[in-house]
Amino acid sequence: MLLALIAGVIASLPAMTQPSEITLRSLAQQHEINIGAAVSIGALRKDSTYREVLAREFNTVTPENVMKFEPIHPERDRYNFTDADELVAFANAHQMQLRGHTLVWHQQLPDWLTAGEWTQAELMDILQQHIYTLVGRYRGQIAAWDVVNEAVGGKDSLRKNIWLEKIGSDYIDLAFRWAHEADPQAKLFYNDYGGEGLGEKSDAIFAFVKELQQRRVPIHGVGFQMHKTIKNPPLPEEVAENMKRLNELGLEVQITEMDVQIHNGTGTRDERLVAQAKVYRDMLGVCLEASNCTAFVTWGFTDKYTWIPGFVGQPDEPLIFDESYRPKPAYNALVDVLKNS
Ligand code: 9MR
Repeated sequence: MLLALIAGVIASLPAMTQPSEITLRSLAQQHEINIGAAVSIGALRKDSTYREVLAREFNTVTPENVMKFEPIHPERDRYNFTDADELVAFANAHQMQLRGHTLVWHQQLPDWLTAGEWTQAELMDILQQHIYTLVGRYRGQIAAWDVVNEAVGGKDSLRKNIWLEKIGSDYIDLAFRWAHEADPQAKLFYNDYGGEGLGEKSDAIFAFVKELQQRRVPIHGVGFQMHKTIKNPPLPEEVAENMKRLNELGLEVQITEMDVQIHNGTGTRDERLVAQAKVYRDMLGVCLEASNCTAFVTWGFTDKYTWIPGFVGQPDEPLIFDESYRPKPAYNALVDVLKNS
C-alpha cells in the first residue's frame, strides 16, 4: 500500500525531477540529426520548466512566431528584434541550432504592408530589404531558413497572395537569391503542409522545386510540416518514397512542424495516445532511414502550449509531453526509435 502510494507520487512528479541520462537530445547526437521544437516566446519567458525541458531534450529550435513579418517588421522603417534576439540568445546559450521561420508567407503580414498600394518595384524593394535585414542580422547563427512558406497552390499553380499579385511569380526565385546573398552558409528551404506523402500536392511541390533548381535558384531542401491527425495518418512508405525522389534531386528534407491531433480519432484516450505515438514513431523512423532527412522538429513540445485547440476549436493533446511535462507514449516512441535504429 505504502509502496504503491510512493510509486504514485513519483509517477506524478514532473519528468525533469526524475534522474534520466537518456534524452532525445543525447540520442539525436549519436545519429547526427537535429531534433527540434518550435518555441513560443511567451512560454520561454514565463515558464522555467519549459526552458529546462526544451534545453534538455532538443538541439534545435524554431521560433513559432517571432521571426514572422508582422512581429519583426511592424512598420516600414522599423524592426522589432527584441523577441527574436532573446530566442537566438537562448539557443546560443544552450548550444542549440536554429531554424529561421519564415521570410515569405501570406499570413502574419503587417497592416502597413497589406494595406499599402505598392508598385511592383516598391514591393520588391520592401521584400529585398526585409530579407537582407533579417537574414543579415542573424547571419552565421541560423542553420536553415524557411525562405518561402506554403506558396504552392494546386498543380502548376501558385497560391494567390500579395507577393504573386504585385511582384509576379519571380518573387520566389528572388527571395531565395536574396537570402543566399545575405547568408551564403544558411541552408534554404521551401516549407509546406500536405505534401509529405504522395499525391497531387507533393507532385506539385516536387515539380516546383525541380524548376527552381533548373533556374539555378539556391534551394537546399524541402520542409515537410507534418501537421497530422491519428484519423488520417501519413503512410510511412509514401513519405519515404517522397524523401527519396527529393534526394535524387540532391535536396535535403526536414520534418519542420510535426504535431498529431487525437480529438477526432476513435478509442479511449489511452488508445488514441498509442495511435499518436505510432505516427511519431513512423515519421522519425522514416527520417532516420532517409539519408537526406536532416531534422525532425515538432511544433511545440508540451500540450500546455499548442496552436491546435485554438485552431480546431476543440481540446487536443498533439505533442510529445503532456501539460505537466510528463513524457507521453509519443515521447517514449521517439526514444525507442532513436535507440534501436
Ligand atoms: O503556431 C503558429 C500560431 O501561433 C500562429 O497564430 C499561426 C498564424 O497563422 O501560425 C502558426 O504557425 C504556422 C506556421 O508558421 C506555418 N505552418 C502552419 C503553422 C500552424 O498554423
